[in-house]
This record gives sequence, structure tokens and C-alpha cells, in this order.
Amino acid sequence: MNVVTMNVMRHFAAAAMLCVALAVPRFAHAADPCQLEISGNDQMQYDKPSLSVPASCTQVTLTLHHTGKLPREAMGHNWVLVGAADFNAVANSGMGAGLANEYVQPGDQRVLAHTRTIGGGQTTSVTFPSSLLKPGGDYRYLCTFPGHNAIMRGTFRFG
Ligand SMILES: [Cu+2]
Repeated sequence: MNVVTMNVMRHFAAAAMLCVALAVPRFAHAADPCQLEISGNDQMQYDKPSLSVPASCTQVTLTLHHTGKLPREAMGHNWVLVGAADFNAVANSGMGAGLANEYVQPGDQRVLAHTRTIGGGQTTSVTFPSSLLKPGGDYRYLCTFPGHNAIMRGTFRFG
């Protein structure tokens, strides 16, 4: 058996085990419910008011696109996930953290996941374990660029 064949078999075995573990087969990327996408624009808007992932996702990947043209210093956007009760506190401390910290206070335990802060034409993503989330919990996402959270916010549902 050559190395390529062994690698293929190993991948197949790993994939088969993952399917058994989840009890639900995973299909193509476009249909993967654990992969989320959202866009921000130069009008300080996200394109989605809510996002949800099923409880079967052990990992969640969120990809943020900035569809505008303005630089991150002027119209930067990020995506920050928090428990609903922590929204205002994280929004305020994030603003103070500055662009050098992606507008997220370093080590802030209330931040469940966050992307970098990007400018027009850029894309970024974050992958995080769903073990941080409780099924049916009350979660929100926001952009912590100063002034943006008033409009750039949404509801996040897990499970
Ligand atoms: Cu923003």
C-alpha cells in the first residue's frame, strides 16, 4: 500500500468516525449549518439581523465580509459574540480598547468569540467551539467599532 492510499484511507476513517460521532452526516460547505456568513458595509450595517446554528455543531465558523470601500480606521467592522446581558459592558470596554486591540479588551471573558476589525474589501473569519454556548441561551452579536453597536447588532441562536 503506498503513502497516498494510506492517507486517503486515514482521511476516510476520520470522516467516518466524525459522522458516527455526530450521528448526522456532514455535506457540502455551502450547506454546512455550522458555517455562518455576514457582511458589513459603508453604511454601518450588517446584512443580517440574526444568525443561528444547530446544537449538532461542535465548532462554529463565522466569516465576516466588508463589502464597502472605506478603510478600517474610518469604517472598521468586527463581529463580537456575547451573552445578551453582557452586550453594553462589552460594547463600552471594546470601544476603549482601540483599533490596536481590534476593539476588544484583551482577556475579556465575556467575549465568547470575535473576529479582527476589517476595512472595505476585506474578509476575516473566526472559529470557536460551541462548548462555550448553552442550547437555547440568549446571545447577541455586535460590531464594537466606536458608535457602531447601536445599529450593528443581532440575535444569535444556538440549538
Ligand atoms: Cu462596524
